[in-house]
Amino acid sequence: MTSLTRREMLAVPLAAAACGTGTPERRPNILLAYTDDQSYPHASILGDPVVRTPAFDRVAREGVLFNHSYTACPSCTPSRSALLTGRPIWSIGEAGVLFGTLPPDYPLFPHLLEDSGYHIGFVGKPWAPGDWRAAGLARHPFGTEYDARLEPDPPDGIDIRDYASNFEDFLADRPEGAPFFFFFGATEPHRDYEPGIGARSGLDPDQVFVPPYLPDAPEVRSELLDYYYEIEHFDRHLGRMLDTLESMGELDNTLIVVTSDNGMPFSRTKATLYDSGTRMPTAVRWGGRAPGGRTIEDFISHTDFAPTFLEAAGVDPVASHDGRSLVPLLAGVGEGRLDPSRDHVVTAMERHTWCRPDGATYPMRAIRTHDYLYIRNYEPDRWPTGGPEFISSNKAPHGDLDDGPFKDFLLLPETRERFPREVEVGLGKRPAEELYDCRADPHQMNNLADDPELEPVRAQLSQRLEEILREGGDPRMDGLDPWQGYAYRQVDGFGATFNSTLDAAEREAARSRGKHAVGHSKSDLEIKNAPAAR
Ligand SMILES: [Ca+2]
Repeated sequence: MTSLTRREMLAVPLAAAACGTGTPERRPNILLAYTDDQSYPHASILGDPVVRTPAFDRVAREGVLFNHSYTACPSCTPSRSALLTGRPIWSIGEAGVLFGTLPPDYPLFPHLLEDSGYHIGFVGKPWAPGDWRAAGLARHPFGTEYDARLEPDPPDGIDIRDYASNFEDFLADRPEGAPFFFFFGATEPHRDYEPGIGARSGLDPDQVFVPPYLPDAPEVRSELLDYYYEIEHFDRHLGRMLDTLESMGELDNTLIVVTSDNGMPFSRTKATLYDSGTRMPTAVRWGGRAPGGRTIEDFISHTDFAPTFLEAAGVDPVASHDGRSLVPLLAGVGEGRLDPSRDHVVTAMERHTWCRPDGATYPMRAIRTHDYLYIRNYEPDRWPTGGPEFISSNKAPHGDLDDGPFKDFLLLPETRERFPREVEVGLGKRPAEELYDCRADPHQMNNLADDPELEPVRAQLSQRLEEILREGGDPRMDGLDPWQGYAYRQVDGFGATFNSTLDAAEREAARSRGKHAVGHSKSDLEIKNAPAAR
């Protein structure tokens, strides 16, 4: 695209893009639809041969597909913290770890929207897991929970809450004339899965693309189908929400963002800084304000959504935001690579589960460009997954790898014999520096950090990453590790035994409980809805 076109694109004012009537513009509604643990490219429009995602595809077709969209951190809670604050995890204290808290120092975009007159609420998994109140925050990060409507008889692993019907209840409560912000936080496709449900639903194991870092075995193919089944469950509810908005005449005045918090729950995926952990399927639809049918290759971070929503709502920008509004990209007509400053993204990870002695972290930072991924592992002597010996808060070794049949399979001695490389890249230690040529090696399997021919690239990316982190005030750049000392604020399940905010008797009592629940199963909800617990 020419520079003139780009200038024009960036210059399109919001109101002019919406209408030319001179009448006051209605503020847009915002629907943020968020899966839990879905990797790129697991949507049909992204080319996956098996999973069927007509609703995601519709949003992408009628809106903008962001092909290089990255979470700030591949772990549920810190990913959501970065989303809410518009800041990277190294700059938000205890919000930067799993089972942390949300210090009230940084404004959360849903609160700013509410303060400006938005009706806000959510269904499903919000900012979690953690204790959002512990540092003094007074309001729930996503507003009022809507959870009264239930699925009649969901399979194991599928959330009991009927997301789309709860969205209708939320809409029914909307004050006359108020715009809304709704967070649809699915608990799918997070584990657990009902074993074999994907194949039973008609998905074909022979068509599955098994990435080279996973063992290509029938057990794994079947479980990938179970993961796809859960993505499809989310997509059906998204489709119902789109239909509801359309029937109300609100679809085109709603800014709809569909994405995920982190990558799939297999090995070398979630809780890593490879694309499998951080690159997110992302589509955005906004009626006439985001001319549709476009694919944008610029890098965007989930820290960009908070300033985007504020700008769309006409709320003053927040000085502490690190992310940048996507409104200029949405409002234009360009495709491909548009803004030269969006030529990279930085991601980070400190502590996921409590899976190393004394709560030791596995600190990583990475910079991704269109050509390369460079990862810095600051403690290469530690096990990335927690290792084979330490029993983690998940009641198992290798705690940063979610429990389930896949993990059981990966840990079998015969799996290591049959798939030595896949097991090693999934569970083994990693060097201090990793460099991948993303064009030749899209699954980031061949570390070229020691390749003499690429030494200038390694040095340049290493320096650029460090400059960004120093400029952003990352304590890690000064050799500091505040993260290891943060409480692991888990009160349910075995992980509570590590929780330094509990006394010894409570910790001992927690020892017998199971691992913490992810979604609301039928039995969880019965407990939750018991009169004493309400
Ligand atoms: Ca997640």
